[in-house]
Amino acid sequence: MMKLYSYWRSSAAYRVRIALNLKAIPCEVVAVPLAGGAHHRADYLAVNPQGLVPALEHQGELLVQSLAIIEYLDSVAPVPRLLPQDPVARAHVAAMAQAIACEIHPLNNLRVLNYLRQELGHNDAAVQHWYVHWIEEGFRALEAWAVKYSSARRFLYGDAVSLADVCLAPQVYNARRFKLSLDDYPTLVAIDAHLQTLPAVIAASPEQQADAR
Ligand SMILES: N[C@@H](CCC(=O)N[C@@H](CS)C(=O)NCC(=O)O)C(=O)O
Repeated sequence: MMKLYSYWRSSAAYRVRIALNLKAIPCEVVAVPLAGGAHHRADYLAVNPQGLVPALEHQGELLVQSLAIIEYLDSVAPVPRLLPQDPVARAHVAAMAQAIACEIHPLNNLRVLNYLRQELGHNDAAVQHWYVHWIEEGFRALEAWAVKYSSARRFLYGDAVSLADVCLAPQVYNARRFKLSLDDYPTLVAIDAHLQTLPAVIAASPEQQADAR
C-alpha cells in the first residue's frame, strides 16, 4: 500500500490527496504536524531532505514534489488521466498547474511567511498583503485561461478533471483562508464550486483529515 506523508492544511499534500482519491488508490496517511515543526526533525528529513510535505512511499521508493508524485500516479494508475495525452491539452493543463504550484504557492509557503516575519521583520499586515498579492497576480491569469479553456465552468481545461483542477481547489481554499475577495474570478469560483461537489475532493479537504484540529 502507498504511504502519504501529509499535513491537513498543506495544499501540496491536498493536491496529492485529491489525485489519490480520484484514482481510488488506497493509501495510508502519516500526519507530519508542520505546526509543531515535525518536518524539521531528523526522522522526517530522512524521508524528504527538503523538510517539506508531501512525500509518497511506494514499493520502497520515496517520492517528493506534489507534481512529480501526481505524474507518477498518472503513470501507474492512468484512470482518470490527470495529464491529458493530447500534446496541446497537456501543455495547457501543465501550464495552469505550474502557474499555481510553481509561482503562487511557493511565495506563500509557511517558511517564506516565517522568513518575512522573523528575518525581515514584517508585521502581520505586511505579510497578509504579500500573501494576497501573489494569489491575485496568479488568479488574474488563471481566470483568463479558465474563460478561454473551460467548456462548462466545471473544470479548468475542457470538460474533464485534470492536474490543473487538482492544483486549483487547494489554492482557492488558501485564498479563502486568508480572506481574499474572489469577486474578480467568477469562473475560478464556479469551477471550484463544482470541484467541491466531487467526493474525491471532499474527502481530500483539510477539515476531513484525521490530523485536523
Ligand atoms: N513544491 C513542493 C512544495 C511543498 C511544500 O512547500 N509543502 C509545504 C506545505 S504546503 C511545507 O511542507 N511547508 C513547510 C514549511 O514551509 O516549513 C510540492 O509541490 O510538493
